[in-house]
Amino acid sequence: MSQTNVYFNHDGGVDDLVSLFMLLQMEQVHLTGVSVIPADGYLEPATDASRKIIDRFGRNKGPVEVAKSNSRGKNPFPAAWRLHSFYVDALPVLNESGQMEAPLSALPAHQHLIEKVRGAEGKTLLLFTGPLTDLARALDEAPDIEAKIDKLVWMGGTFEKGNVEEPEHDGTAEWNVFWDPEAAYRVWQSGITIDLVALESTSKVPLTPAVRNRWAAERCYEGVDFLGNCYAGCPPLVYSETNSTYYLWDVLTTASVGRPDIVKKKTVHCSVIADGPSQGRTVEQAEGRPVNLVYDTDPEAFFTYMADLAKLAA
Ligand code: AGV
Ligand code: CA
Repeated sequence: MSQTNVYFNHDGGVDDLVSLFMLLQMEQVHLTGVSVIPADGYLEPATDASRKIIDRFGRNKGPVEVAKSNSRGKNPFPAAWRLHSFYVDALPVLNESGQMEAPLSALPAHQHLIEKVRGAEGKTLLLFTGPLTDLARALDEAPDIEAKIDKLVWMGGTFEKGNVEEPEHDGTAEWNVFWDPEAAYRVWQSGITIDLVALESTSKVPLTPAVRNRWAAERCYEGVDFLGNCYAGCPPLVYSETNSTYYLWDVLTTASVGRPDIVKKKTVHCSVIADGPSQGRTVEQAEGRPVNLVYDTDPEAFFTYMADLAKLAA
């Protein structure tokens, strides 16, 4: 089977780490590298958890290198959310061997990305499930890589209600844009094709008690048990949405790489607001750049695909 080169940059949330686990099970993916930015997680546990997930669940992917980002954002995530990275890193299934074997790169994430894109045979698909800071820096340092990027698949943005509830903000932004609005603005100026997995589609896949029960019922599969354990630390949607309700944002984004048929896309012309009370807002504009907005999904097909992939993990 022919494989697609994929480089993955994530920010250490539960769904970021589960996304890594899912990517490792996709036969058609050649994972050229992973990097971690300390946005919705802390750098050390998110990096260690990534290496342990590669060790434990990525045995048929060959050595995959992990790099740490030295990027810092403008608007920090709430610490309560970031603490999830310690929880995943401490799961016993990831600590059985007491060792970390996946190599840690000496390069900072943005330079690691440059190295892996330049070194790949053919083009690379970039999968980003956190802010775009490392990509913006990579493009500034090495504009030549743009020609070798197949496309960017990004969990970010919304054209409806945002999920940022912070003082001095008007609530129109999605968090991954808000953390570093200037980085998103910079990437919008590039010619890279962007698939935007926005809140329009991710809001269709909340973590619910029914989803949890489904994983619990199949916990005899080690990979499905891993899903249940990862999400055990996250509040589900029961009565109505709150600021801490958990969706499978990044996992849907990652699944759209392996199974493009489970999402719907349309072209939207838009720009990014970089400053002020709406900073981080993605806004439709006739003269804006085109993106492929992933605005819908089939939740049943998505959750089935997710469990099927997890069953492959051993
Ligand atoms: O805005 C969604 C992004 C995704 O990349 N993250 C979480 C996912 O990893 C930020 C976020 C928004 N609301 C959250 C978030 C919440 N209630 N808990 C944790 N992270
Ligand atoms: Ca994330």
